[in-house]
Amino acid sequence: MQIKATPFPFNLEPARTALVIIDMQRDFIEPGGFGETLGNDVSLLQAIIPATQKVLHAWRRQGGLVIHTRESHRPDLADCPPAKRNRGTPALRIGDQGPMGRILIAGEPGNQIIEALAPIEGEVVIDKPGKGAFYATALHGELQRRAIRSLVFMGVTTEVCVQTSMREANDRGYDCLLLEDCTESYFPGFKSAALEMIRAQGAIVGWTAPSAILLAAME
Ligand code: C5J
Repeated sequence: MQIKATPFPFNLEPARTALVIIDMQRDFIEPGGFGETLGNDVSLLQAIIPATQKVLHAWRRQGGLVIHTRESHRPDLADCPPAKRNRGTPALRIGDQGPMGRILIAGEPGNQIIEALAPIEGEVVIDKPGKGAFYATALHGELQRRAIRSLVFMGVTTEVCVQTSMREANDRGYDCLLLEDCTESYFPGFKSAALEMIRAQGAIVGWTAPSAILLAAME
């Protein structure tokens, strides 16, 4: 199927395409997690939940592959370099005890994907120690094993983990489409700049489109 995207139509072959949902975890979306400890207003990110859920449900109905990622570290922090842990002046650092458990640590309540988008059986969950979903993870192998060629992205935050993951995917040969109303940033200006950067120069990183266009094409 052809999706009316920017800067030009995106060819989507459902059997060769995965839906990739980046870091829709409590640590970024709910109060008391990593996002808030950095001084951000997490309610901005909550606004994309309904649109994101609608696409996820439609994708599931069509039997498409769904990948969820979580920014997540080992409890001993062996995969969290000091350069990451010591960056900035957050109220709580990665690994510190917060109201939803240890910040960004695998298995803690705050590290789980929010209830509305919780993974179901058969979906792939990738724990990633970096901003990009391909760095130090099995994601590329999981996609190659299933002959996936294209990725549809949703999730947070647009200019950090989503854009980084799209750039990594693009370099590995995947065509990437980002759903504009299913991604968000704590900084609205950064979101719009990231969308522009991604689709500039003839889709140098990928394409963007509103989710309604994809949903209409899937009907
Ligand atoms: C950040 C992310 N912003 N998931 N992580 O640190 O974008």
